[in-house]
Amino acid sequence: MEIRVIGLGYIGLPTAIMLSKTGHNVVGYDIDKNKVNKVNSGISPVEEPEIEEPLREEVEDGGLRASNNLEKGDAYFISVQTPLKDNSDEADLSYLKSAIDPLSEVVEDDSIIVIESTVPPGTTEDLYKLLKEKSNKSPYMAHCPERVMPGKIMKEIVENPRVVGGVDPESTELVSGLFRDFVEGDVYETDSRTSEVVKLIENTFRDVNIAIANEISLICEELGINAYEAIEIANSHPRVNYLYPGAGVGGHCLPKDPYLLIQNIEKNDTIIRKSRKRNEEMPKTIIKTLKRTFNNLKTKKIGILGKAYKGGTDDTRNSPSIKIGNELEKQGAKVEYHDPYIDSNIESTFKNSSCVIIGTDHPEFLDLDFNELGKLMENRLLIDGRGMFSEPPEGFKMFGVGRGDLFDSDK
Ligand code: SAJ
Repeated sequence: MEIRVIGLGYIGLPTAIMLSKTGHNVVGYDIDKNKVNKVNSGISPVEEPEIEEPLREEVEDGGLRASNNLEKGDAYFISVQTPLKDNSDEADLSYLKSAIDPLSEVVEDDSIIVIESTVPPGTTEDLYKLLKEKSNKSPYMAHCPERVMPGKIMKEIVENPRVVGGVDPESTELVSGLFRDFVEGDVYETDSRTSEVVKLIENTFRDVNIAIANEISLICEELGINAYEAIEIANSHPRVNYLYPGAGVGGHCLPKDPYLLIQNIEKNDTIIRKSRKRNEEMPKTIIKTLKRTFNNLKTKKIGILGKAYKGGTDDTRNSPSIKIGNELEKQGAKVEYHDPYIDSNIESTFKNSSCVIIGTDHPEFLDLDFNELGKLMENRLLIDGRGMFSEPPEGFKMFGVGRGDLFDSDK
C-alpha cells in the first residue's frame, strides 16, 4: 500500500518506520524542511532510544522517505500535535485542521485516513465532515490514538494493545487490519468517540493518581513523615497502587489531556480539574520549601538538577524544572541548570549555589559526588523534588517533596 504519514514527530516517525517495515511504501510529510532532510539522510529528528537503526534501514531499503509535499497515497496517517491554546484549558486543533487542506486535494472515496493525535471527544467526526465538505469525497476514517511512553516508543509501538474507532464499521475494520500487521498487543475495535475518550481517560487516570500522591505528600509533610515510605508500604496491599509525588507533572500529554476530556462538559468542579490544579501547583511547593531557609532569594544562586520533564529523556516540554527555574528568576535568584541529557554544567551549577534542587529524576544524579561538589557551594542545601535520596548526602541539609521527617529533624 502507498502510505503517507503527516507529521514526523515522536509518534509519526516511529509509525512511518513500522509501516515501512511491514512492507508498505511510506512517505512522511512535514512542513519542517530540516526534519524532512534529516529523515531522508536516515537521521532521526527526534531523540528516542532504538530509533536510529530501523530508520536508517528503512530509508536505505527505499521503503521510507520524507517530503514537504503531501503526495497521493492509499492511506494517510495524521500524527500532529494538539496542544492547549495559549493561557487556556482548550485544545488548539489548528495543526489538525491545517492538515485537512492538503489532504482534501489528494483524498479519494476509497482512501483510508487514520488520526493518531489525542483530541477532545467528537473531533474525528467533525474532521470527517470538514474533509467531506472540502473534498467532495467519502473516504474511510478512524481514530487510533498512540499509547506509547516516550523513552520506550519503539518497544511499546509494537507490544502495546491498540484501540481503533472508526466513523463507521468499515473504517474500523480496514484501519484495524493495518495495525494488526505490526502490533503484537490486542487491537480493540470501537467507534471514534469511544476511542477518543479511551485515550483521554488513560492519561487522566495517571494525572489524578499523581495528584492524590501529591496531596498525600503535603499531608505527610505536615505530619512529619516520609510520604515515599508510606506510599511504598501502602502499595504492598494487593488492591492499592499509588503513583509517586514530585516537583510537578510535565510532558506533552498529562498536563493537557484531562482538560481535553472535560472541555465541553458542563460540570466545572470535577475531581479531574482539581487534580490538574494540584499538579500544576507542585513547582511552587518547591519554592515554598526553599523559602523556609531563604526568605529573600534576590542575591542567591540556585542550581537545578534536570531540565527535562522526566528522567531519562531530553524532552523539556512543560518541564516542572523549568517552571521552578522561571519562578526563582522572577523572584530575583540566579539559576543554572545541569542536565546530562541536554547541557552538562555540573560544576558551574553547584558553584556558589545556596541550594541545589532536583527537578528531574535522571538516574545519573544518584552517582554524583555530592561531597566534592558540595565544596563548591556557598551553602550545602539539597531539595530533592523527586524522592531520589532516602538520606541526605553527607554534609548536606536536605528537604524534599513529601519529606516531613527531614524538615522536622531540622527544627
Ligand atoms: N510523574 C510523577 N509521578 C509519577 C509518575 C510520573 O510526578 O509517579 C510525572 C513525571 O515526572 C512527568 C509526568 O508525570 O513529569 C509525566 O510522565 P509519565 O511518565 O507519567 O508520562 P508521559 O507523559 O511520558 O507518557 C504518558 C503515558 N500515559 C500513561 O502511562 C497512561 C504514555 O503511555 C502515553 O502514550 C503518553 O502519556 C502520551 O503520549 O499520551
